[in-house]
Amino acid sequence: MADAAKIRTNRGEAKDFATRFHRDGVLLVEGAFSDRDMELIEAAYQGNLDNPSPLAQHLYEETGGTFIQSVEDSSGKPAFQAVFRETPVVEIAKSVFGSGDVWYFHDQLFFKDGGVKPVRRTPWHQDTPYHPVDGSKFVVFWIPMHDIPDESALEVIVGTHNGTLYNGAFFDPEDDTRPVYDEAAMPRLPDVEADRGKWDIMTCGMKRGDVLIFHPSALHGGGASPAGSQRRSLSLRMVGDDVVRVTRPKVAADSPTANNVGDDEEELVARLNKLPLGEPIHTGGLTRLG
Ligand SMILES: O=C(O)CCC(=O)C(=O)O
Repeated sequence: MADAAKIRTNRGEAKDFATRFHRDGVLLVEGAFSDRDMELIEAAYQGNLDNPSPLAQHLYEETGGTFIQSVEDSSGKPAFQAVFRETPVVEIAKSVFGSGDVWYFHDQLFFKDGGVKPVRRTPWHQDTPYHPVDGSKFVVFWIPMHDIPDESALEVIVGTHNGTLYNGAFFDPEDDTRPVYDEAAMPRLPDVEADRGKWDIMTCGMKRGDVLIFHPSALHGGGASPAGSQRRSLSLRMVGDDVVRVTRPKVAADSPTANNVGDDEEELVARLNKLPLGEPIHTGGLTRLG
């Protein structure tokens, strides 16, 4: 396990966020959100969990635990607008980008409920391969609703946002590196779990109010949730002015990721696909947050 001190920070060090983020691809901002901020963020999370997108997925159902993920563009929902207006989410994103404006890409909720059966770990993957977009001012804010022990933490490998862009993960319970695209188009994911010592893995327990910020091209994977435990987290994805339209191969029709987007996100991706290659994606009608 790498030394987490490398990625730990707080809002008092915001002037260094951009340099550190562009170098390491990951930051843990401790105490970023007040109790009131977390009430607003949790209300947004719970609203989406209670009213799931029609295409929300139950992953790995065969293992007996509950693992729900749902991707949406919730920027038009009052609960999310309150988060953007009344919490420092946008201000922190601006510091991380270092310059320019912030636009909303989409959000993704994760709900892991160990109940009587443990929920397996989220396989190592990058988020960028799933969408036709890329650039350096691109963040995921992973916000847990409660304290997270090391064993359930979202782990990120330092510096991988500047390395190889691998194939997407198929989320096949039998093979974590099974690709979603033809391997001739993008290289298969490495089997990180088989050789963890080889990688600069950051494993950080978190407190409610902390935010783990990472570049979506950084390799990341989530710890398992033991029986009897729950893990509730919201990922907010935002972009800056250098995130542009790129191409991606066609997803295999039998891939669960072929339908893992919510209705709103399907519409969003269709809009992005109409942009010329290299065009900043915010011109495709993304919501400007600040
Ligand atoms: O919470 C998890 O286990 C996975 C999170 C993730 O992959 C993401 O936010 O992109």
